[in-house]
Amino acid sequence: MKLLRAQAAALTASLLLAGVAACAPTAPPPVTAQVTKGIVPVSPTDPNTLDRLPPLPSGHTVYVKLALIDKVVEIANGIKYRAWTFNGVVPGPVIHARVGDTIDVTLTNEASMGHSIDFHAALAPPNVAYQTVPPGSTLHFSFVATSPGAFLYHCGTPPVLEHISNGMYGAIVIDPRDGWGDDAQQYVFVQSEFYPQQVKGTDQFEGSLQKMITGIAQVVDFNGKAFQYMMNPLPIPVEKPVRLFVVNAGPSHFSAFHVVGTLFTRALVDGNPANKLVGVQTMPIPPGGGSVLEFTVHQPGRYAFVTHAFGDADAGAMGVFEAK
Ligand SMILES: [Cu+2]
Repeated sequence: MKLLRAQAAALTASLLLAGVAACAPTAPPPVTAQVTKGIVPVSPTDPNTLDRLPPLPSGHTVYVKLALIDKVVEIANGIKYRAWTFNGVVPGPVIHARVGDTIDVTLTNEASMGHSIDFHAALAPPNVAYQTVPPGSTLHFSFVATSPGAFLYHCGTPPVLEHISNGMYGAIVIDPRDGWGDDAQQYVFVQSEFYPQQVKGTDQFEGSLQKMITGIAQVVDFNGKAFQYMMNPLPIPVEKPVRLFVVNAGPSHFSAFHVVGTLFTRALVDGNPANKLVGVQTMPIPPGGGSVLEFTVHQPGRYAFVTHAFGDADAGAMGVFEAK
């Protein structure tokens, strides 16, 4: 009998240990990176896809191929801006993965200066993964997504203020392993600022580092163009949840994200379901931060969304949801 008890105790202990091992956080695999000479071909990104999550891959690897490209983009009606871009669009393409997925990144530099990519969703040594890629070269690395949320990626090459202000940022959304739990209408918003000055003898603008340092932005926007969702409201359903993935690229202004005429039933700091707030009127999102925001409207109508920092809303960071 004594022996049986001892065996049972040993079995219980080993089961408990196994349980502890199963629950313990596992470290992601180490990140290595390679820089090679030459450009790899990358498909262009459709600028009309910047407010939507792309579909998840069928496997567990998300292949992210980004070209660094100098490109003139329209940051407000009639304002042509010489941007530094990921894939020719500002913000860069939306990246979508699940916790546990491998994000396999190829960054190819077709631009006129060195750039890099810094993923806030990654656990990686910055001097390895976020190193600057010279023009005409390609960087490759991969990382495993460990935390769900709405995260920023951006160029981290100094001066970072200038590289972000010139358009080098985007959103990466990591779904929880089991998804978000419903079939909500979903949108992605990246808030950012521009500090343009006219290029002499042209009708184009470029970034002014002096203005960037002051932090007084002429244009503030969602998804790269001031007031675009005032001109083209986004449809939302009535009596069905809406989920927003909001990332603030800054580089310097905080977002006070608010939807007029409703409350967020659930607001997740950085988009992690463990960081849950309820009944939120306005969500603060710092430069370099993100949030997942959920709400449901009960009547048809037009519901404006803004940063409640109204100097920035009046500079372009406002839009409209059309509920039908
Ligand atoms: Cu850059």
